[in-house]
Parts: sequence; C-alpha cells; structure tokens
Amino acid sequence: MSSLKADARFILSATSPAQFPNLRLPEFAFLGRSNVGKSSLLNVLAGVRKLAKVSAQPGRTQAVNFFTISDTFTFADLPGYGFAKVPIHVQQSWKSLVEAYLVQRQQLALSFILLDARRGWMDKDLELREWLLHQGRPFLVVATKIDKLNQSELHRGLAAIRRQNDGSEPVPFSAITGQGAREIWQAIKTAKTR
Ligand SMILES: Nc1nc2c(ncn2[C@@H]2O[C@H](COP(=O)(O)OP(=O)(O)OP(=O)(O)O)[C@@H](O)[C@H]2O)c(=O)[nH]1
Ligand SMILES: [Mg+2]
Repeated sequence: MSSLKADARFILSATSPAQFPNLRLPEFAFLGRSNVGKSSLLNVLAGVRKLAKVSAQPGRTQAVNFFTISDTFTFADLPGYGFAKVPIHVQQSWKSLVEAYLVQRQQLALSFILLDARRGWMDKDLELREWLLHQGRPFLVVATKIDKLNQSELHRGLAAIRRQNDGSEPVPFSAITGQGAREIWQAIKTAKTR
C-alpha cells in the first residue's frame, strides 16, 4: 500500500477562512459527522499515527486542519457536524466555516463524505451531499468502521448507502485493518492528475 510516511506534515489549523493557506496544490477534504472517523482515516492515509488528532470526545475538531503530503497535495480535515451536545452557536460557526471552505476553495480536487457503515446516511449527511451536488463539487462516499460489522451487516449497510447515492458504490474502510486505503489513494491519484 502506498502510504507516504515521511512526507506528511501538519501546516495549520484555521478557525476562519482568512487563515486558509494558499499552497497552490490540489486539495482533498474529509467531511462527515463528528466521531465518524475523519482524523483516523487521514492518519491511515498518511501512514502517521498522530498526524491528525483522533478525538476521544466527539466534536473536538472545531477548525479546518491542513496537511501537506509529499509537497504534492494537501489534506483538509474539516470539523465534524451533528454532535447534539455542541451548543447551537458552535453548530452555526461550523456551518459558516465549512460552507466558506466549500464555496471558496479553488484547489479542492475531491471531497470525501464519511458515513459510519453501521448508521448510513443521516439528515445532515444528506444535506451535505445535496449541497456538494448543488455546488458541482465532486465527492466520494466512504463507509467507515467496517471492522465493527460482520459480513451480512456490512452487505446491508453498503447497500443502504448506495441506494441514497444514485447507485454509486461507497468505499468500505477500516482504520483498524487499513482496508479501503488503497482505493482511497487511487481516487486521490486519479483526481489529482485530472
Ligand atoms: N473500530 C474502529 N474505530 C474507529 C475507526 N475509525 C475511527 N474510530 C474511532 O472512532 C472515534 C472517533 O474517531 P476520529 O477519527 O477522531 O473521528 P472524527 O470524525 O475525526 O471526529 P471529530 O474530529 O470529532 O469530528 C475514535 O475513538 C476512533 O478511535 C475504525 O475504522 N474502526
Ligand atoms: Mg477529527
């Protein structure tokens, strides 16, 4: 598997659009509910255990965290949405930060929508999906934490996700086993050279 261990670097953590870095590299964004496994996926892809902080408490990533990979592209770890215990003003600031990112970010090559394979689409995920479609932003759906499902649960979970994704297949992924990382890398390489 191609992980780029030595060359993954944390750049900065932005809490407002003015702080977004301008590195002129193709960028890949990781989006999804709080606790779905965005930071864990990023760490697996980069081959670095603690590149992106993995939260013990949901809702911890409240900024957009930027990383460069081999100085050829960047990853953006976006704050998770939909955590009920987060106060309303924090949810609103999430929304304006993420919307500003998705509207403005010219170098954004591809977004990943992460869904918990056990839960599938929830309202906020569908809202995000509609929004990306509306903005003409390409995205790929990743079904996370598949190590927690048996074969038949996995089959059912993936089918449910596909049904609400115009029949497109999600990438099954586990940060524990690394399954799916190769497909995600492939999608990144394809989008990067497009
Ligand atoms: N079993 C299993 N646990 C996972 C997997 N991915 C993430 N987790 C766990 O789920 C919890 C949340 O993971 P994070 O990667 O921090 O999730 P996040 O989407 O970045 O969360 P926020 O930053 O709060 O939005 C952590 O306890 C992880 O260890 C996976 O593939 N399998
Ligand atoms: Mg996170």
